[in-house]
Amino acid sequence: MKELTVKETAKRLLEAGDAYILIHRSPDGDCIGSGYALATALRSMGKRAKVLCNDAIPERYNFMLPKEDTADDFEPDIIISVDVADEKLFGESLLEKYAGKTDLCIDHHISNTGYAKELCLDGKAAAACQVVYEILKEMGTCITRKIAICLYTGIATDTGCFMYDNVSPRTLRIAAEIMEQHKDIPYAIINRNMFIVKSMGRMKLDKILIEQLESYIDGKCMLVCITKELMEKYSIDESELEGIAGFPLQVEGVQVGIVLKEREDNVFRISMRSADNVNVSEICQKFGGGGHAKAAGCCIESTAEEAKKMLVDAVMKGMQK
Ligand SMILES: [Mn+2]
Repeated sequence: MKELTVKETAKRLLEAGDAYILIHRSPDGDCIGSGYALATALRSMGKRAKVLCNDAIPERYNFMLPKEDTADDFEPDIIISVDVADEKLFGESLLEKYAGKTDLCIDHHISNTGYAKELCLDGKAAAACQVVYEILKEMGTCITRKIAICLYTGIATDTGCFMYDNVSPRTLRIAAEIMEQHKDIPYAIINRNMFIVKSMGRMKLDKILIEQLESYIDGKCMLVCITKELMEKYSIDESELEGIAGFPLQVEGVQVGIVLKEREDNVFRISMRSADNVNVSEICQKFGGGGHAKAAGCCIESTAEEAKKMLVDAVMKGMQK
């Protein structure tokens, strides 16, 4: 694996031909934004570019997608991944085809495993979209309205609407540059749709989640476990679960919030969030996962009770550091 600077990455992309752009499973605003911003930029240069994802893009992000997206396959000259810290996060269908084949990865996760041949990593960037913005500027790409919408949304969603401590002066300057260039984008409406508006189903789910909250370590660790049984009982749709990782952390006094989602029988996907000092990336790495210091994830195969115990134990150790 070779690390590239923004400048070198820009050069690499200018020289490359048609591209496949891979984003992570359970796609979020940042990977969708960085993937489509890059694809749109490459297309404007006459290259073919296609964004590939293991899962369908949730409807609420439809406004970011190009109106006519390429459906046709082609032989890519370069395979790029954006916002994907670990190959495992491609999800099964992409992993099957592209494991070990990523030529260039553009990312902002300090935990990036270095699976790509070349890596442009800025661990201080708030979002992959922030890195893509720098690269596009370096390439001399015109930040069109469509690209601006993608980049703004990616940065807004990965920073909790400019609230998390990954926000730097640079993050705000990029957002400001985008806003200056495109005064007609409805930023407040995007923010509202990304952060305030919930479906009625989700509203009802929040009520169920409140009832399911479990408190550990004198209320410093709050956990919610969403089993398949619970999903079926309340007919909860998978799409309603988006963004619930921060839910337990809303409770006063909680330092670490954990959400367990049962994917298959006794297979749990874990999201962990930290309010302040505890490094949840380190904790999740113990279970083969990773992420950021304040937002990380992993997967555990065991019963719910065992998974909870292992996680709470690991959090307790993490708090003593
Ligand atoms: Mn991201």
